[in-house]
Amino acid sequence: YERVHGSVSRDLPTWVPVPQPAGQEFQDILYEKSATDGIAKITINRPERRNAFRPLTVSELRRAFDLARDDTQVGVIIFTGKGTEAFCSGGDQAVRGKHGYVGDDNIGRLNILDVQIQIRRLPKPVIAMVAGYAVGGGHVLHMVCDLTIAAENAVFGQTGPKVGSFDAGYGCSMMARLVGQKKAREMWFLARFYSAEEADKMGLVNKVVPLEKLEEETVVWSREILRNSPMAVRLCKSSLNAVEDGHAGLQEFAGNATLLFYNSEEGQEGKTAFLEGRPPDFSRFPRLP
Ligand code: S0N
Repeated sequence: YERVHGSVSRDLPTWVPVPQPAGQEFQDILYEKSATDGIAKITINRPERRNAFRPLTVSELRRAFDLARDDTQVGVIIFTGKGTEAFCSGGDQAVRGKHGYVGDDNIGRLNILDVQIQIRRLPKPVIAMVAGYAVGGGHVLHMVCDLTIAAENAVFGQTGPKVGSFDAGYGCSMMARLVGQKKAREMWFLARFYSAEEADKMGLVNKVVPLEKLEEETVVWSREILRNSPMAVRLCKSSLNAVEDGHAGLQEFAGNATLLFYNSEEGQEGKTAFLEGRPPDFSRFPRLP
């Protein structure tokens, strides 16, 4: 297998912070790239709050995911939380107001929903690297990632019904797809916590490793993806989304078809003919079976 496909290094990357414009430095997150691979790492950096997100955290996450999407050197994004106590403990309850989570502008928001969709539609794999708690809205975040690598100390669960909230979007529907209707109802109705081993058995995670091996394993998975065809991986993600996402999934998949078609001679002929002021000649393109 290795003779044909090669092997991947298990060396930990050197993470290089990506500088942000003056005055726009990230406060609640870290955005780094591997010095040697096409891996970006986005880290919620509020360990004193178990990496709970507030509106500022969420707007910074949105910016970082956009940067990773637009960076043609980046092929895989690792999403994680600072420290070993938590991946993310969900919305910051200290700033929860009457209409969502309140930031400096005093407006209540549920803008984490935008991040969920952003991860879902990002045309590159996003891997959740989970140590400690992934609970509440933090649990939904790991579920919307393409893959989850968990440390043995990881703890998973929804807390909403205990703290007077719920995520009836991806939080419920995606969970039912992952673990089935009965288990999803158990997780939401009882709001219990589950160990990494239990999560593994339920199909909530891809792999569980000792805490000290978490980053190494996640990087190996990232490198294995990176050596594969970016377009094939992109279309597989898009297809897996399309089958579940209705019009939005079709629109995403169709965007990929257009991207490929634009690059074809047939697609170029239409544009070239228009710019040259002549009728397009599509006669040389075969009507394939
Ligand atoms: C994570 C837990 C289990 C960790 O327990 P542990 O290790 O004993 O630590 P603590 O001492 O409890 O915590 C350390 C410090 O961190 C603070 N903290 C922890 N979590 C939060 C949080 N979510 N918000 C604010 N602060 C938090 C603690 O207060 C403590 O601070 P100090 O040291 O000052 O005392 C445990 O901490 C825990 O259970 N946390 C709460 C988990 C939770 O209920 N999260 C919120 C669930 N709801 C959401 O996430 C909302 C999601 C959402 O935005 C949404 C989006 C769309 C649609 C619907 C929703 C929706 O509302 O659900």
